[in-house]
Amino acid sequence: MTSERSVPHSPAVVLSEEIADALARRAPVVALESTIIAHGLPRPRNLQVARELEGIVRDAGAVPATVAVLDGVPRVGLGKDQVERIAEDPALRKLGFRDLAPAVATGASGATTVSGTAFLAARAGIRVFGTGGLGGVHRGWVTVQDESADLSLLARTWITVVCAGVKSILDVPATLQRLETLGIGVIGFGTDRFPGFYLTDSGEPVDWSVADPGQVAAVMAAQDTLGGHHSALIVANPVSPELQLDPELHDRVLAEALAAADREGVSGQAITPYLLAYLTDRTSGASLEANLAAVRGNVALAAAIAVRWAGRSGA
Ligand code: PSU
Ligand code: MN
Repeated sequence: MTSERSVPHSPAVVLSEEIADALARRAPVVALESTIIAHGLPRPRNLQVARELEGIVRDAGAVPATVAVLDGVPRVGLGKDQVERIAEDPALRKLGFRDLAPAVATGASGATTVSGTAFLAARAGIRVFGTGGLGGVHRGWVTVQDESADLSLLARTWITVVCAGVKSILDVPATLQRLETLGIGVIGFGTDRFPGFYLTDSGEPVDWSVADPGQVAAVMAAQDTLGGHHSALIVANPVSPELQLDPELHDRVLAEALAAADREGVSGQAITPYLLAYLTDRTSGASLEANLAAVRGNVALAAAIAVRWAGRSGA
């Protein structure tokens, strides 16, 4: 029987026994982030969602690896008590990639964002990651240069991220431009429109689209056979039109949320959780349901891709 294990080339990173086993067997594994649980969703629903997402991955035949830093230990794959801690501990920090080393050095605990999670998952050898919406370029970039570290980290990380586009609280066209500049591949899943997180369509096109998980695995294999430096592949998977947030309600409440954040001087790491919570509150939970529908779909698709990836010949 194996037990918890450090990653050989990243000894600070600890794999759960289940993840160490799965990776050794080359079984399909899907990374899940913890910021969405700790800071993106209201309690106590967040714990239910954390468990549900792990269940969706298992039902699709893959192993879920939720990622977080607990007491200075970056963990890939959490036990039941650890998932509870992520959902319940109000003191957890929000950790992007650059926060990992200080957290390790000081013994801090925190939930990992897309950048923190993608880095740790890739170090562990996990190739597929499912989440809600990526961070990106914030509106008002001209005055406050707030661009999520998700983008630059993904530009140099070998991972496939399944998401419902980027959060619609952002400047979506500017974020797409940055993804192009950074050389991060974006493919629409079953669509040639870039999804809008809570909305099926952000109003922007995507250049490439694929129809099934096997085609995503083929694109990943092509990245590998091309070689060169590593960068992520973004699989943009829209929420279905029946489950999206009403676009008119979305636009109205988002305008209010942005004005309120501005009035209250919210900035930096706090802005994303502030806007998401504002939308949940002022849409009476409708934005939360759309957010969850998107995340569920993404995690299920990530699992299907991981299964195809693990099953390809020569893996
Ligand atoms: N998507 C969600 N909810 C979230 C986030 C994304 O559905 O809470 C989080 C992710 O962890 C993402 C982070 O990496 O927001 C971006 O934060 P910032 O803009 O501060 O980089
Ligand atoms: Mn930011």
